[in-house]
Amino acid sequence: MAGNRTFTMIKPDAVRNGHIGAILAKINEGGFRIAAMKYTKLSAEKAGEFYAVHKERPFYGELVEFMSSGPIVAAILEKDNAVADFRKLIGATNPAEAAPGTIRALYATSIGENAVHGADSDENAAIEGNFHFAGTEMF
Ligand code: FUP
Repeated sequence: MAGNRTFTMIKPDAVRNGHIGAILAKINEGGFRIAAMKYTKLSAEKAGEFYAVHKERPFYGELVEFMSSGPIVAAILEKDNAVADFRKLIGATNPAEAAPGTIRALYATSIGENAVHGADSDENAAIEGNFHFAGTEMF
């Protein structure tokens, strides 16, 4: 039976640092099925749209610049309790506070360049998945 879905991005820092394979291995080991995946790059406009919820925050400009600075891997992941379990797998936003063994503890460099994104609710997972993928690209 299909589980819940979450949405993730392997961010430009992790791609630049050669961590795509290691992060995908952690995702596999975590028991997630890949329902959709693409290697792509966000324009500044698209990154701004994706993070529009943070528009008023002081780090918004840097966040948009960083997220459009290089290619990313976008994916929809499936598993029971996907959103919460994936956030546990990636660890806290700030890698200095991320639990040992989590993806951010292992591969993030700073709070701004923190290796991966994980949706924070079922509703946002669906919105973010639909932002990146057409229905014909989800399996
Ligand atoms: P998370 O849900 O863990 O990705 O964290 P947030 O939604 O709070 O933040 C989204 C992104 O904004 C983070 F991944 C990185 C960036 N950010 C900063 O650059 N500085 C901050 O103080 C907080 C977030």
